[in-house]
Amino acid sequence: QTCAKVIKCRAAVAWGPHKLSIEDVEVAPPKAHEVRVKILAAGICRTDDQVLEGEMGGISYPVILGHEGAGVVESVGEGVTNLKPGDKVIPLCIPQCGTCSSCLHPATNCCFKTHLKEPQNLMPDKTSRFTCKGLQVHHFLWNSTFSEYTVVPEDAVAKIDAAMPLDKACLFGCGFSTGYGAVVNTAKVQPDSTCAVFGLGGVGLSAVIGCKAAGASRIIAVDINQGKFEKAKQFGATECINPRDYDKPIQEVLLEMTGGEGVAYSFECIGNVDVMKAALEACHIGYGTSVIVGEAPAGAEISFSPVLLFTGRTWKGSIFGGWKSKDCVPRLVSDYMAKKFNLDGLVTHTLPFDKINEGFELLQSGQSIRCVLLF
Ligand code: PAD
Ligand code: ZN
Ligand code: ZN
Repeated sequence: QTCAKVIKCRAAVAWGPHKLSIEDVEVAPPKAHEVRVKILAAGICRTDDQVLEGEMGGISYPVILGHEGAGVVESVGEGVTNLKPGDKVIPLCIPQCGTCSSCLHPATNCCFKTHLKEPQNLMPDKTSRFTCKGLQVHHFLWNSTFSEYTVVPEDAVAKIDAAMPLDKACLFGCGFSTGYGAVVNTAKVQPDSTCAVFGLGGVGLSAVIGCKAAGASRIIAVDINQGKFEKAKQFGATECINPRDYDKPIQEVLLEMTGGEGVAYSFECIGNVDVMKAALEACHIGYGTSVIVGEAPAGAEISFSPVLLFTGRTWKGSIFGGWKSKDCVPRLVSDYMAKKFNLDGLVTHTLPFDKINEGFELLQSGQSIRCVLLF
């Protein structure tokens, strides 16, 4: 019985940029309104890589990364009534506290408890549940799924269908929910419309899945790595283009492909400010909507012609697909179980947890869409 005791287990500790190693760590029991989760599967998202590359601000080392995991509840702290040991759960990188002004507003999921408003590098009481070699180790987005055990606040964990396979469930923790939600939730893509998706990683391909589910008639997939095109077509892309095959800007190519009109919806799933601007410029005058999904490097800015918006285009952003996480993730999992969409093809690689560095290399080299680590 591990309940209420410190658990010794393995975790991937990032000691600084480019310094990730598997270590023995101690995981303290959950305090009030916290849950300790045994992680069984974890995907590697570009955001984790951006931290390891030193591109994300506000990170405190050492830290246990990972925010796309799934597992089972090991024990719960005082006051947790809706979860019990053995429940299948997904930690949520965007919490839903249910009481802040964002949570109470129907149109947003930007809960005030997220890293957008306060750092999530420690638990809400400003202490850590992790130690390694006598040192305090930081949390990441209150998730830290690259650990055999992690502790998360109850506002940052969703209970899911007990029949859901965890090696796919983890993708609902970030990549799939983000890309799919940007389309069906943030943009609300209409049937028979023309869409363009920039960047065909786990997030962009999930956006392609969303466009297909929404009934888009044309789904133009854009990537500089044509190795991604076959998957994009499997998920529903009707055309795939590589900006490097043209001697003019990609927005001009898209305008030509649409008879000079532009697309009704575009999605930037890369994190490149130049592409964000191109995605807006590729939109239809008057009603085109462009959604920023990719995370630009800390401090990046964009300059653009206001005429683009003056003439009726809409520019939006979408974090975690706009889903109110605790309410919506269990429903998304049920939709998957009901076969409303299939995301299995997003998992191109699985590796044992201790090969996590190999998993990052697969992402960096553009070989993997999602590499899922199995514990
Ligand atoms: P990924 O690296 O797997 O995919 C990015 C894709 O973009 C790759 O296939 C690249 O080849 C392609 N690419 C790079 N540059 C260009 C270019 N100039 N033109 C066209 N294609 C290009 O990443 P991912 O899918 O895991 O994540 C994508 C972004 O989304 C990344 O910035 C990540 O931080 C962000 C993200 N946002 C949220 C959110 O809540 N908004 C959540 C998760 C990830
Ligand atoms: Zn992510
Ligand atoms: Zn909230």
